[in-house]
Amino acid sequence: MDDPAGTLQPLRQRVCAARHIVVLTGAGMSAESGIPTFRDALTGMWANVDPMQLASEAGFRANPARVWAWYAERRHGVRAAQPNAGHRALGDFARRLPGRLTVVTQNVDDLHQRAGNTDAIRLHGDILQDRWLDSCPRTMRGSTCDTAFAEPGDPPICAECGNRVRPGVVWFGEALPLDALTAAEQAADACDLMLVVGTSGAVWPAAGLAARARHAGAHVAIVNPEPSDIDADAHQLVRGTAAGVLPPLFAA
Ligand code: BV8
Repeated sequence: MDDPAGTLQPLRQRVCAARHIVVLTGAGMSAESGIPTFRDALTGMWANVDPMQLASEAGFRANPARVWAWYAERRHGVRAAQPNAGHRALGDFARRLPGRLTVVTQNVDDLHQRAGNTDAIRLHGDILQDRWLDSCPRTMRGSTCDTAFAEPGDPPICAECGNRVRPGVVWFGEALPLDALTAAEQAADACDLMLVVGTSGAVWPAAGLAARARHAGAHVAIVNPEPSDIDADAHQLVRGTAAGVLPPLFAA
């Protein structure tokens, strides 16, 4: 989408004039990199499985191998994916104008970071990282019990205590990392422009950041080919895709 009708021009002018821009992203940001979203009817990962069974501690404890296999498949897809033109537009902007843009992402892939937004705030963790499911006696004794030393398995386990390795993501029912959530809220309070890109706005507390930014006085625009649960929080709805809309908005 190279905006022949100039419909993006007013928003482009806001991008150029803004002191501090927050871009809040969801799975749609990575869709054009080939990473499936969660809720899209055709491609959504959760179209035919219950996310609570796969993305929750209870689901993992009930069937560790099943959940571990689901994450292994998703990790493979993330490693094979490349940042798309939308990721690159944001990364290039951050390099040109340091400090002007804060990316806050719900995504657990590393495409923003690989595109140059190395300080992107990760609300829901990192699918390429592991951590222990429970605290391991060795860790409590102060010795390092790095998951890298776990015995191979589906999932890997601690040879000494049987503790399982789990993906370093935030599951449903788990608190978001306080430092990430606090940084995201402070960015929403301080920005004068928030773009919400590629999220259905279904998952909280991330979904509340758009209303928070609006309440703090920011202009809020949503970039999404479809309606979302938080459209009412926006001043402006741009019906387009991340890779189609972000390059003309953030071009040099
Ligand atoms: C918590 C990591 C409390 C795992 C994920 C109110 C307040 C607080 C909590 C709640 C609340 N109400 C309910 C809750 C509980 C729950 C929740 O929100 N439930 C929902 C389902 C109702 N929230 C939680 O459990 C959170 N924790 O609140 O803890 C607490 C406090 C203290 C102590 C203990 C506990 C934790 C939520 C995090 C869950 N983890 N991910 C993993 O990935 O495996 S969520 C996961 O789903 C993603 O990270 C993402 O956040 C979400 C999916 O949403 P989207 O990214 O929006 O993706 P989706 O597919 O839905 O939509 C894609 C969009 O893209 C669509 O709109 C589509 O049109 C668009 N699109 C498609 N293509 C493109 C595009 N857009 C642009 N361009 C394109 N090309």
